[in-house]
Amino acid sequence: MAVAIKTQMLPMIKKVRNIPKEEYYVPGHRTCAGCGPALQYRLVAKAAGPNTIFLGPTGCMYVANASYLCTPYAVPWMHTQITNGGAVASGIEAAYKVLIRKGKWQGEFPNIIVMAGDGGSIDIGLQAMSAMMYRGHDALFICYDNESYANTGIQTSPTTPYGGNTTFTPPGEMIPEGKKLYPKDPPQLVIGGHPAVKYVATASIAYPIDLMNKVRKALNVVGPTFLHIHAPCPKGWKTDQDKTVMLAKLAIETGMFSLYEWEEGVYKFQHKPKQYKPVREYVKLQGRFAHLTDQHIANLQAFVDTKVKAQGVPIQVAVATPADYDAMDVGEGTGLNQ
Ligand SMILES: Cc1ncc(C[n+]2csc(CCOP(=O)(O)OP(=O)(O)O)c2C)c(N)n1
Ligand code: SF4
Ligand SMILES: [Mg+2]
Repeated sequence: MAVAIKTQMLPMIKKVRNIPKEEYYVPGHRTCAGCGPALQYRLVAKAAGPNTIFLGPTGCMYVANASYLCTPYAVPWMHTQITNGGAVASGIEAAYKVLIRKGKWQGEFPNIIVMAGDGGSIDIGLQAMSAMMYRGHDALFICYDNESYANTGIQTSPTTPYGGNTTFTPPGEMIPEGKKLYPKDPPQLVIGGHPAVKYVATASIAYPIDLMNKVRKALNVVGPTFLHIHAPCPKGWKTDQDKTVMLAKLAIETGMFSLYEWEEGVYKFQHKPKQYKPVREYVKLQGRFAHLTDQHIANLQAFVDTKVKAQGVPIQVAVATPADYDAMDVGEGTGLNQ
């Protein structure tokens, strides 16, 4: 028997004064001052409202938020393994459907939101996330992207930009740029391989109304949806804590991050600059890029130029292979310095 599972339609927010005053991500956490992921959590929770269940794969938004008997979540929240946010969301969604079918749950179907880091979504959490998307569960998967495995000491992740200095990609004599690889493209990974997905979008803490409306749009869709939210991390990026929102905006102004929606095959772009600023302006403010030479910055600029010309299209860039590392004599076949 088919189950009618959606009973709510969250309205779009037109102006700042229409933003709900209620908070569902409240004070009492231990994230760093100026933490971008904490700010995006607050905005997502505001947009989603009280009828929400958050699932938190291991990462800063679990570990730094939750200590014994104290969390900032004013709605139901559950920790999941870093690998299995998508699987737990699938199980909760399926359980609600069963309860509704059996007449044991008369309330509204909840917003089920996985709040996963870049590691917990498109790297170590990829399998479960992809399976949730593929099977068509009615849940929203958010990748909050601070561009590293931050919680365990700022290790490189697949979204760390080219040239990023992390604890696993320290610049040195052999590999002066730090990280050699160009990043994975989270929304394109989801769009490209999951026929059940109808809505995918990118968002940024620099544009809170756009972010909250994308959360609401995603939650109004029946079926799996995905948001990629850019969220600077002062600790990992080695930036001043009061520059978080400014940096998020500069990422869009330079083309390092782009805002778009993909709805059943149709792209719409938001806050697309008429003229992009040079990536150097973004890079020079961040300690993680302090070692980059002019050539490295030119490489990054060339990558961004290609990307912004073909937004919404996975791009081809030359990436280093294990053979290249062998040629550099950093250890045969090590695959080091990813
Ligand atoms: C299977 C497994 N491997 C490694 C870890 C250690 N670990 C805990 S949090 C974390 C970092 C997660 O990075 P991300 O998902 O990007 O979230 P962030 O910490 O950046 O917010 C890692 C590697 C773990 N908990 N489980
Ligand atoms: S390390 Fe980064 S993501 Fe983690 S709490 Fe600090 S600022 Fe936030
Ligand atoms: Mg991360």
